[in-house]
Amino acid sequence: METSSIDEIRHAFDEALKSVEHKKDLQDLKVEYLGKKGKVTGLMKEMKNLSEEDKPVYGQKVNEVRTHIQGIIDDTLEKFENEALEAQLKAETIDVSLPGRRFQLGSPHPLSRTIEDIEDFFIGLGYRVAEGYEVETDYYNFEALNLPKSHPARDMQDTFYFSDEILLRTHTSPVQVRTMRSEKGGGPVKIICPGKVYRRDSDDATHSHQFTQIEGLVVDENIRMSDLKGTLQLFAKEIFGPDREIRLRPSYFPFTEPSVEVDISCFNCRGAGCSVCKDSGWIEILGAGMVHPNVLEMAGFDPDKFSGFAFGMGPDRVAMLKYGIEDIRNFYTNDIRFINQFKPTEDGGVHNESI
Ligand code: FA5
Repeated sequence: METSSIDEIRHAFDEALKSVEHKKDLQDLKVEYLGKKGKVTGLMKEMKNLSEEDKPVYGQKVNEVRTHIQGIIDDTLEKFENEALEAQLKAETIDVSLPGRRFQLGSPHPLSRTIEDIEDFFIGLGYRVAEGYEVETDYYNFEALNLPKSHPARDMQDTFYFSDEILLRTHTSPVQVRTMRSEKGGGPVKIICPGKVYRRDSDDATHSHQFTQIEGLVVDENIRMSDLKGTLQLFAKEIFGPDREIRLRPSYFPFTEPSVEVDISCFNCRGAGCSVCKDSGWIEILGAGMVHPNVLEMAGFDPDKFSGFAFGMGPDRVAMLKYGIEDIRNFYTNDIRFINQFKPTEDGGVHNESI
């Protein structure tokens, strides 16, 4: 083999190098010349056909070409890598003079605040917080509360059914029954139960198909209606202010006897009558009564020995009254502008507290 073909290969490589633009092109070129089946490797294989005399000169020339090509490939590769690194550093440059992103201070949802305030008040009176199930059985939601299958009062609390027996609870009252049952007929029981409830009510300013309730239940010997009234009076003053009054109106719930609706003096007109309270001076906040003997009995308590009172309030309505919120749907539409109005103040209050 002639050394001129070695020069040709060197020349061809130098020419091909001119069109190398990317690292990949360079790698292909390396394979083409220095790879196992590459052109320079091919030159080396020719050695065996040469005379002993020609071998050293030829070998030296091939080595020079190989060193030349290898050197250029290494340098070009380093150049590509440096360029890539520089481009990356440029792209990732941090402008330390840019203003930072502000962290917004969050605030508890007004409904959560109200529930916590109510819980704190009752815990202070020695109540325990009990939990129930949002998916309930027909038995606990209705039957064990003195509402048998065909009872007309079921219409007041139509709900969403999974099957004939499984439903979304319409109130937190099933927790009364579950708690009394777990006590196995021995008192005293003193619980509140906050939680979500569901009804097939049409949504409007004061009704939602999903809302919250807080149930309260006290069962012991000699529990009287006056205990219920005293507890609710204290509650109203604690949550709404010391000058607030309550009144009890006769009502009907199948699971309490007697039953009452509890009104609070209007926060807006202080009892004089205005559009908020529909000129009555009072606003309804909860239902309550003395636990019906049938309910005590079904839950395993002896109604001749034990008596109790229960109440069920809607914290949504309590929060609306407390903060002057006109539409219950504001609680559930997650408008951050609405929630931001309830940032806590340094003294632990809330910015737009209306009372
Ligand atoms: C009950 O749910 C009874 N379980 C309460 C009770 C418990 C009475 C224990 C006696 C003893 P009522 O349906 O009135 O009662 O609901 C209680 C409160 O839930 C209402 O005063 C109101 O504040 C709230 N509420 C009722 N329906 C809705 C609704 N669709 N949207 C928002 N709040 C509601």
